[in-house]
Amino acid sequence: MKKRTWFLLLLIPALLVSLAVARPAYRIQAINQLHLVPDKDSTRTITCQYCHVNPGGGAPWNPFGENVLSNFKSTIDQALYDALAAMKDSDADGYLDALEVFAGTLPGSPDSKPLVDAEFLKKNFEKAGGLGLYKPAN
Ligand SMILES: [Ca+2]
Repeated sequence: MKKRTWFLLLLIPALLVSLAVARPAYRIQAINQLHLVPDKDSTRTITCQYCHVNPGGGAPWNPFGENVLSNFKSTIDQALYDALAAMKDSDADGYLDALEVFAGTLPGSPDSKPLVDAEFLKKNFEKAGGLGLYKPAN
C-alpha cells in the first residue's frame, strides 16, 4: 500500500475521534452544573446534541444552544446560568428552559418535554431552589 493511503487510513479515524470529543469540557461542565443524572449503567447520557444540532458538536446549534451562545460573554458556566436565567422557552414547547433542565428533558428539542403541567413543575422547581440550583460554583 502507498504511504499516502496509509496516511489517510490513520488520519480519518483520528479526525472522527477528535470531532466526537470536541469541547468535552463544555459537555462535562453542563453535566455537573445542570445536575444531569447518569443512566442505569452509570454512563452520563448527555450528548453534544443537548446544545448542538450535530452529534459531533460545532455549528449549528439547536435553539437552546443558540440561547447559551447568545449569553456567552465570559465562561461556559456563566453562559449556561445566564441562558437559564433568561427564562426562555428556546424550543417553544411550552416549558421554560430552566424547567426542562429541572425535569431532565431537552430544552433544545420540542420533541422532548416534561410530562407534567408547567405550573406544577414550576412550583416544584422553586421549592427545590429555583435558578440557584444552576449557579456557577465560583
Ligand atoms: Ca424541549
